[in-house]
This record gives sequence, structure tokens and C-alpha cells, in this order.
Amino acid sequence: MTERNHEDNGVEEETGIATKTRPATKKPSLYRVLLLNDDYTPMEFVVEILVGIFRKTPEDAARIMLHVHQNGVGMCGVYTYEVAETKVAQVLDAARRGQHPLQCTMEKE
Ligand code: TYC
Repeated sequence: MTERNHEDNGVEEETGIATKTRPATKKPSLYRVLLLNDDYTPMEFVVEILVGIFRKTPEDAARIMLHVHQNGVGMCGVYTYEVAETKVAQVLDAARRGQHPLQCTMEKE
């Protein structure tokens, strides 16, 4: 056998030279984007954020918003680093423009 695979532990049968391979791709780290409760941001605004930025259905958005309202924190989705960072920035920008104190963070999964 001259082709390498993941079962031969990278040792060529013909040459005895170790040429260990690894898969060509690495799985990207994933990050949870979290929404935090506060006493002032309107429920409707939070639902609009979840629909507009996180692409939730209005039903899922209402469910997530109520979860955050009742539990203090809730998950909007799981994304690669750059996508999560962009979503957080979009939420904070929309909150600032609407003059709402809504907070959003990300954490490694
Ligand atoms: N607690 C807010 C209210 O009663 C609603 C709210 C829900 C605010 C979720 C932020 O992330 C949030 N108007």
C-alpha cells in the first residue's frame, strides 16, 4: 500500500518512513451569543433583534425573549468567532441607536 490513510498511522509500508498525515481542515471554535435581560428594553425590540439579526421565526424570537426576561440570560445562537462578533456588534449598535440598554455577549462553547 503506497497511499496514506488514517489507519496506517502514517508509516509507509514500502519505505518505513513515518509521514504522518492529519485531516486537511480544522474545525473552527464555536461561540454562543447571549442576550442579557434588563428592565427597560421593550420586549418588541428584543423580538425584532432576534428576527432581524439572528434570523429566528417570530415564534422562536418571542420564546427566546421571554426566556431571557424570566431567566436573566438566553442564547441567540452558536457561530464561528467572526460571525458571533459581528452579531454582537449589530445588536449593540441597534440598541445604541434605539437608546435601549440591551446587552449582548459571546462566550466560547
Ligand atoms: N425585561 C424587559 C422588559 O420587561 C424585556 C427584555 C427581554 C429586555 C429580553 C432584554 O434581553 C432582553 N421590558
